[in-house]
Amino acid sequence: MMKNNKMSIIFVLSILAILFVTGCAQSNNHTMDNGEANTKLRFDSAPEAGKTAHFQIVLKDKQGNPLNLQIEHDRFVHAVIVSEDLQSIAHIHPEDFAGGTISTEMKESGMYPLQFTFPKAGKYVLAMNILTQDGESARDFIFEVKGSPQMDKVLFDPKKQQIVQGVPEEGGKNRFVKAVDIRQVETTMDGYMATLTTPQQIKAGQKVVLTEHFEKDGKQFDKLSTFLGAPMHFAVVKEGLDVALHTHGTLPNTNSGHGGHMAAQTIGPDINLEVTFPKAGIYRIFGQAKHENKIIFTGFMVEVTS
Ligand SMILES: [Cu+2]
Repeated sequence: MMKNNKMSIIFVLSILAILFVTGCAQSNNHTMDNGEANTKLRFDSAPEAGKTAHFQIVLKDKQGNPLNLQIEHDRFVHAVIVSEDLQSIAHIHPEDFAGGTISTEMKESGMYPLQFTFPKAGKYVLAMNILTQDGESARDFIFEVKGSPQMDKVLFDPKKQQIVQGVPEEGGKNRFVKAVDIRQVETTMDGYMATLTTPQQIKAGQKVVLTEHFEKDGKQFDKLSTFLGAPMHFAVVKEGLDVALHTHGTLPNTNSGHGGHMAAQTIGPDINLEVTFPKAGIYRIFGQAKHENKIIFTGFMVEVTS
């Protein structure tokens, strides 16, 4: 009898452990203030490399009612998509595909459609950010994309740090920034250059300030524009995709990453990223800044120790 009880306890514990592990693998829920949210990522069909995938972010509460979203950083829903090789990033919004607005139908159904062409097969994370009356919430969805070509392994070379590319801002008919392949940057520069200054050692759990410094044609410049209501947008993504933070740059000597108060200020040549890396590992810090009519993507690798 004793033995049986013990066995069943162990059995239950192992089931719980499996559920827990599976839960984490499927979607890494780090909702901050919105414990009642019931969010999902739903694909129309299994996503395949090189083909436009159609999918929806479903934003409902536990009772199945649509969440009442508020605008933050000029959009209702933010989605940052990063590949496991840490080589491609996209930052898209349902508004980008819907003429710049969210329809009543989307609001009432709580379903926000997106589309994206995944450049390679393999694992991706979609980091979603929203704001409701309960505050900001964020959630990561991890999924596989089939087909070919396959992604490469993550290459870590912290010395090769200036990775910059100018792409047209949400240009053309689609009004969204496509996946940027960080490897292509050495050939497309437009004269932009960025460097990242970090503390000598970055420790997990400690808040650090990293600084991006911008130059164009060898000269620093301070005429960056706000991009989606912030001096810069950042995605901080860990190797393995178990951490994906979407955060915003701040101007040195101010505390605000939000647009309202800084319209009159110059932005650049330095922009700070205040961040606490939750765990040790290799991270890529993707950045987006706006200069004239171009979005400059930056990508830096950093190592975080325990
Ligand atoms: Cu966004």
